[in-house]
Amino acid sequence: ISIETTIFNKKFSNCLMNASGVKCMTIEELSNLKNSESGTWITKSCTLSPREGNPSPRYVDLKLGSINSMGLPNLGFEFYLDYVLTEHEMGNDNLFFSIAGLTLENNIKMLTQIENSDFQGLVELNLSCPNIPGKPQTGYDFERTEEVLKKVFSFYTKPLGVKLPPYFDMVHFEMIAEIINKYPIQFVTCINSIGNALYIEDESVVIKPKSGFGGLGGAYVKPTALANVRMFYKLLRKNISIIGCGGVETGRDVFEHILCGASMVQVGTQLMKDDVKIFSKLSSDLKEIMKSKNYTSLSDFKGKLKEL
Ligand code: FMN
Repeated sequence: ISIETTIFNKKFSNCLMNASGVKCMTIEELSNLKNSESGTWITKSCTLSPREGNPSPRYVDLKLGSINSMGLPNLGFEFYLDYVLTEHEMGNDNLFFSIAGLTLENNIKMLTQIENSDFQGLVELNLSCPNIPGKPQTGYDFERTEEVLKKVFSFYTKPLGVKLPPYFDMVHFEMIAEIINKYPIQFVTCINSIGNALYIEDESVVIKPKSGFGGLGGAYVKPTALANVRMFYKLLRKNISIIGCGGVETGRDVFEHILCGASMVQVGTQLMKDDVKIFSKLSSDLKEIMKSKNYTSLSDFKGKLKEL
C-alpha cells in the first residue's frame, strides 16, 4: 500500500506534513520534523524582520482543538532562507517555505530574494494570518488578493501556492476560485484557523492577546476544512493541487481530506498535542483504512467522495 503523492513535479513518500506555524520555528523543531515520518515539512510563516509575537498565554489546547493568537512569532526571513538553502545543498528540494509579509512590499522583497536564490522547493504564500491587530487578512479582501497575485506573478517564476482562510459563502468560494484560476498557482492550502473565536473557562477568556479572541484549530474546524477542500477541488483548474489542513487527529480524518480531493494533508493542532510521533500513527492508520477497502494508492479514492 502506497501513500505517495505528487505536488507540482515533486514526489513525496507520503502525504503528511506539518501545518505552518506548528513545531517549525527553530532549527531544533525543523530537525525533529526532518527526522519524523512526515512526507515533508514546512517552515513557520516568516516576516521580513524577526518578531516576538503576542504576549502569553497565546495558545491553549482545548478538548476539541485549540485556540491561539500567536501574532506570528518567527526568526525572520533571512533565517528561514538560510535554512531552506542549507537543505537544498544537502539535496532536499521538497521543502515548503511559508512566507507572510506584513505588507505587499515585504512579500515582494522576500519573493524576489527567493526567485534569485538557489531555492527549488515550494513557497506557500500565507494570505490568511488572522492574528495581527489592525491588519485585515488578505484572503477576505478579494481586490487585494488579486492585486497581490498580479504583482507576484509579474516576476515570480518558481512554484508557488497560497494558504487560504476558510470561506463560508458560496459566492465567496466562486469569487476567490475565479481569481486563483487566472494565475499560475501550483497549489492551494486550505484552511487556516477559523478566525476570531472566543473560548471561555469559568468566567474568563483563556488567551491574553486580543481580549481572548483567537484562531480555532482541531476537531472544531474539520467540517469547515473539508468543505473548503471539496469546494476548491471542484472549482479550481485541475492542475492546481489541494493541500488539506484542518481538524486532522486520526487516519480517518486524513482519509476524508483525500476523499474530498486533497493531494497532501497537513497537521496543526494535533501535532502541537502529540508532537512528531503523530505522523507514524496517521500513516499506519491511513494504510489500515485503505487495506480494509482494497485501495493500494491515494488515486484510488482521491476526490471520489460519493454524493447522494
Ligand atoms: N498558519 C500559517 O499559515 N502560518 C502560521 O505561522 C501559523 N501559525 C500557527 C500557530 C499555531 C500555534 C497554530 C495552532 C496554528 C497556526 N497556523 C498558522 C494555522 C495552521 O497552520 C492550520 O491552518 C490551522 O491550525 C488548522 O489546522 P489544525 O486544525 O490541524 O490545527
